[in-house]
Amino acid sequence: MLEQKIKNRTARVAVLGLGHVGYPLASLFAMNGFLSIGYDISKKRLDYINQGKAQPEIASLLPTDNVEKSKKLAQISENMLVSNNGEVLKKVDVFIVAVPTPLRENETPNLIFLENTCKTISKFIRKGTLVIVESTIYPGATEEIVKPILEMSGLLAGRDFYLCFSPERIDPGSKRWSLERIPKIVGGIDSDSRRLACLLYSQVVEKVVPVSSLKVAEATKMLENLFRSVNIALINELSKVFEKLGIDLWETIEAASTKPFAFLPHYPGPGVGGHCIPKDPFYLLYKARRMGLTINFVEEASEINRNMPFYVIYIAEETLKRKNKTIGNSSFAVLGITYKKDVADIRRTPAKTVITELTKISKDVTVFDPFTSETFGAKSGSLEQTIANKDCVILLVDHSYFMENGIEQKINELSSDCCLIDTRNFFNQKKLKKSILYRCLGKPPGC
Ligand code: SAJ
Repeated sequence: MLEQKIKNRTARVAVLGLGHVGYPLASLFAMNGFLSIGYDISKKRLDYINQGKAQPEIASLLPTDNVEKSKKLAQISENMLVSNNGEVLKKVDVFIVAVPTPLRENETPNLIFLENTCKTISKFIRKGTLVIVESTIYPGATEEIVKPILEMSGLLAGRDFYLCFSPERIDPGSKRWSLERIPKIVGGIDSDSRRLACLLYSQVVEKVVPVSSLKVAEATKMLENLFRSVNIALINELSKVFEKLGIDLWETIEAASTKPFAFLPHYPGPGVGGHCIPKDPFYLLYKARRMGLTINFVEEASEINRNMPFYVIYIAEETLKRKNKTIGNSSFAVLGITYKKDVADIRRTPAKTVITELTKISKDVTVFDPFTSETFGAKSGSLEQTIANKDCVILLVDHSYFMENGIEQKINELSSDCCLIDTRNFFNQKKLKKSILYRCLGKPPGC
C-alpha cells in the first residue's frame, strides 16, 4: 500500500527534471531516507551533478557544520541515483514532474517538455502510483494536458492512480528560505490523491497546505508570480517619477516598510530576469484569452519591466552629459550579468539587453561577474581590469562578492573620474570620492 510505503519511507520517489527545482527536491527526499531517483534527459546535466558541481544549488538544504554537512551529503549519495535511463523508472511509487515550462516566441505556453515527460511516465505508471506535477502551468493544465497523456497507459486518474499538482516555490539563491521551510501547497484530482501527496511532503517539509482542487493549486503559483511581476513594475515605474519629483524612492520604501501590515517592499532595478517572473504571468494570460478574457496587468507589468534596461542606458547617457561626454565616445564597465544577486543563472537576465544595446553604441564595453563567464559579446576581465580607465561603471547586480572585494575602495583608487550608475542602491555614496559622479536608480540626480 502506498500510504504505508510513504510512512515507512520505503516508497521509491522519482523526480523528473533535475534543474533548479528538481535537483534540490530529489536531494531533499534522499536526505530524509527515501530512495530518490533523479531522472533527466540531459547527460550534460547528469555529469554536472555526478561531478558534485551542482552542490551550490542545494547549499541551503545542508547544515553549516562540516561534520553534519558531510553526513547529509553521504546520505544523499547513498539514497539518490541520477540517470537518463528509463529503466530506473520501473517500480517507482511516486513520480514528481519538475521540468521547465518555457514560453514560445509568441509568448504562449510551450509544454513540450511536460508532455514528453508525461509520455515517459505513462510507460512506467502502475496501479496505486502517485503522480505530482510541480512545473509551473496554467490553471486547468493538469487535467487538460497531463491526465490524458498519463491515461494513455490504460490506467485512469482517480481510479487506478493518484494525481496532484504542487507548485514549486523555490527561491533561487535564498539562504533563509530553504526548501523544507517553504510551505507546500497541494491540490489533488480527488481527496485520496491529495491526502497521499500531503502525507509524502509532510515527511520532508515543515508545513503542507492542502487546497480544494488542482486548479486552485495551479492558480496559486500564477497569483504569486503575477503579484511579484506587477509590484516590481509598479516600483520600477515609480523610480522614474520619484527621480523627477526629487524624492528618494529607496528611503520611501524603507519608510513604508515600517507599516506593520498591508505593505510588502519591492525594489527598483535594471529589469526582471530569471525563469519565472518574466514568464509565468503569460501562462495565466494565455488561459484567460482562451476564455475571451484579458489581464492588462500582465502585459503592462511586463512592458514596464522590459523597458528598464533602456532606462538604465538613458540614465548613463544623462550622467555622462554632466561630464560633457557622449555615450558613443565613452567606455563602459558593467558589473553583474546574472539575473539577480548571488545566483549563477543568466536566464532572461536584463543584463543581456543592457550590454547588447551598449555594444551597439560604444566600442568599449567590458563586463565582469563572479558567477558566470558569459559576456553577451562584450569584453571581459578581472574586476580591476573591468573598471580601470572607464568613463562609466554600471552596477546591474548587487553580488555580495563586490563588497567582499572592496568595490568602493577599488572605484576610489581609479585614476579616471568616472560616472557610477547604481541600479541597486548598492553603494554608500558617502564612501565614494567626490570626483566620482554617482547616480542611483530611484534617487534624484545628485541625491
Ligand atoms: N527583482 C526586482 N525587484 C524586487 C525583487 C526582484 O527588480 O523587489 C528582480 C530580480 O532582480 C530578478 C527578478 O526580479 O531579476 C526575479 O527575482 P525574484 O527573486 O523575484 O524571483 P526568482 O525568479 O528568483 O524566484 C521567483 C520567486 N517567486 C516569488 O518570489 C513570488 C520564487 O519564490 C519562485 O519559486 C520562483 O520565482 C519560481 O520558480 O517561480
